[in-house]
Amino acid sequence: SAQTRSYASRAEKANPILKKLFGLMEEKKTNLCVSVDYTDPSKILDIIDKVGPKVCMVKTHIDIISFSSVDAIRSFTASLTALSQKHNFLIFEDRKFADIGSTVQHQYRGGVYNIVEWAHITNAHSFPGPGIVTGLGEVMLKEAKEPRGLLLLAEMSSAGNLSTEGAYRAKTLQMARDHKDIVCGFIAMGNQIVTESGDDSDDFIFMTPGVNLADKGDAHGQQYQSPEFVIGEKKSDIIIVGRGIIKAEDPVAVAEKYRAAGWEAYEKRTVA
Ligand code: UP6
Repeated sequence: SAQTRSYASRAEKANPILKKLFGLMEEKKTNLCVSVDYTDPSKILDIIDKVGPKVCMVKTHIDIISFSSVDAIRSFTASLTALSQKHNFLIFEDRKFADIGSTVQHQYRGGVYNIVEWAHITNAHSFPGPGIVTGLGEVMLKEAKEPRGLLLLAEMSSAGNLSTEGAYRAKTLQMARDHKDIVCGFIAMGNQIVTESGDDSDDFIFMTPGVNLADKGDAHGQQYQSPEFVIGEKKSDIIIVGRGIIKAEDPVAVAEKYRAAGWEAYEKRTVA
């Protein structure tokens, strides 16, 4: 499961969204994605402006934010986009789509959130089968004005999750391999889901939630690992950190700690 190539070298033959991502990771020296799970929109924008220089990606749950109106949603996503340009990071809406292709198309482009318009990356469960990938892919490829990327959830960080049952992970991987123009990577605990059955792991990006330096877990089954373990040992590419940063007394200083730890683990494993 050696992942010894640099992000920069993987950028060379990557699709547009991964090219941009690997490039800015190398440039900013960060493999940190912050999960800004506050419910107050101004608090979210405030912390993003402060930690923006330290992260390659900002992860949102747009449907947990307390908006006072649809206009407030528009103005929030416009500000978020402006911050992503100011600090050069990608926006990842952690929507975890999980329905038939036709329904997720509406959820992705419509409703009040219009996710495809502002999120560079979103994700989906593989549970419904390949139709969820082609449904979202059609919107991404035909309607989006800029390159978009989809991550499939191959594994989860929570105790008792069903990804270890039967062929779930292998079938998720097959869906991704069949649609490399749409699926750019995985939410997974490491790169093993790909390396155990092939050598195309460089074609995908691996992002891992459940990262925390201070806690072991929470009251509802969340399980935490260290940046060193996730990047160095499990060969994931990006650490996703929520409460470890956003509940800290000094989120900016703590974000720097996670950035440095993640980057050091990456440099140690990288040969070229
Ligand atoms: N997340 C997980 N585990 C998964 C998939 N997604 O924790 O398997 C998401 C959560 C949350 C973030 O929805 O937004 O990653 C983790 O937050 P935390 O660091 O505060 O636990």
